Amino acid sequence: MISRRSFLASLAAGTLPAAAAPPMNLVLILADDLGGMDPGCYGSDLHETPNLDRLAGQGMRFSNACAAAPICSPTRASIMTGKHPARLGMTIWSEGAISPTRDRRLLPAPSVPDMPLTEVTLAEKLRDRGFQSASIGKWHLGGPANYPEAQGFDLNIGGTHWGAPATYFYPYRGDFSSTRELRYVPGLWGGKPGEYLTDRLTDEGIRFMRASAGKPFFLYLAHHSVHTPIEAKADKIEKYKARIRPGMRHTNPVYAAMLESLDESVGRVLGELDRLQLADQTIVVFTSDNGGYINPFRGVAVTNNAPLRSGKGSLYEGGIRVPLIVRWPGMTRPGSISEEMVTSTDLYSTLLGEPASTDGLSLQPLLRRDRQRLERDALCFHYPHYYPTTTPVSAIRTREWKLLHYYEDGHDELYHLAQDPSETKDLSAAEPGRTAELRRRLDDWLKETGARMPSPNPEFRPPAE
Ligand SMILES: [Ca+2]
Repeated sequence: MISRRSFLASLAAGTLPAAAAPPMNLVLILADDLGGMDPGCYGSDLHETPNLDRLAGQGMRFSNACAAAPICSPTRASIMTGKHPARLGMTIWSEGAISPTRDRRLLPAPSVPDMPLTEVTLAEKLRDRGFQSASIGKWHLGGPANYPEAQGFDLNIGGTHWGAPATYFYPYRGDFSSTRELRYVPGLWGGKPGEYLTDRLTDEGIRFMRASAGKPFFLYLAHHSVHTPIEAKADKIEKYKARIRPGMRHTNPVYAAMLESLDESVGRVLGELDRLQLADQTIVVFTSDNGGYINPFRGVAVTNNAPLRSGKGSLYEGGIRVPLIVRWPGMTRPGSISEEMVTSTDLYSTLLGEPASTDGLSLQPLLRRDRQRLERDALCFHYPHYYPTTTPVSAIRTREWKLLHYYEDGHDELYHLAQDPSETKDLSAAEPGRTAELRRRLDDWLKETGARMPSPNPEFRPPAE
């Protein structure tokens, strides 16, 4: 028999005792490459996301959420482990770790391509609590020996070492990008021509929830959308084409249509929770693994993170700021907004009801609105690799300030984020004391996490002038 007092104490701690109430199910919907300014509730002037907007209206929306990394696999690993990618030694996506850049001024830091089996994942922790878990969609955390089945999930549909599908249309196979590598999405047989990947992964997620009803479940619905290839359903593309006007921030009708399908997936999942009468005992989290992709795809810019600077790959805000919405029945107040700086690494302890993980803090005090701030005044980032938007870089970000340290020439940049959210005015020369202090804190953090560093490339020859 559990006393009322200990029941209330456990409620306050966010860990419902099994004897008093069934555990909360967990649905974590992870978008791929969705920018922090892309959804309607984050201010897009083109994209329509009524279901995400509704989810935000029912829970808490974070206006200052950062992915742990500006690219795919490392952020995904941070969600699964509660550890920073720098500590895991996973700082670039799997394929990038296997085939590092060798033609640039620096050799990128070595990076682990597979999330180690020794890590205790979110799914393994929940399995120990009696949850059934499914990973549906993108995995991208290593080769077959490190697939979801080896990391605590009972079911894996579609998860491979690949970071993107060849196509979003059934049968989801073909040559991928310029590498011409044959790719496919396993486990999705029996579809019809015209079937769209986002819809199909949603079907599979709903099937899993129905089969699990009555037992606690964890659905990790990791959509490929809105990663390249930018492909969407024709009727939706036409709708957005007719709406684009000169001067709009978002102007890619195919991307807008992809996002609408992703939003419909969220709506279908929420609708199914209602039908199963599980909405009151299911936590729903929606986020993305990195900032929006601003480079062209088939000659057209994919998205625009304005007013944030740059995009995927970069440690400027456009590369790391992501949407984050949490609906936690009994905890979040409908329509609440948190402006606190939070990161994907925080989800592990938050969802497990633990105060902290190795590198993350529980967001429960924010979700419950007991506090507006976490006991942490800085987040650090480490991307010792190249991308079309960046050269190797690390960064430290406080609520007001941000310092970026670039490794090619060793220069620092300092921005007053509170006054200059677009990172336009480098204040490092004007504020040498603050620059040195933040640099020292960043260096201490890099040492403490054992972050691996880029090194000079002896074979590099600068291009002729
Ligand atoms: Ca991504």
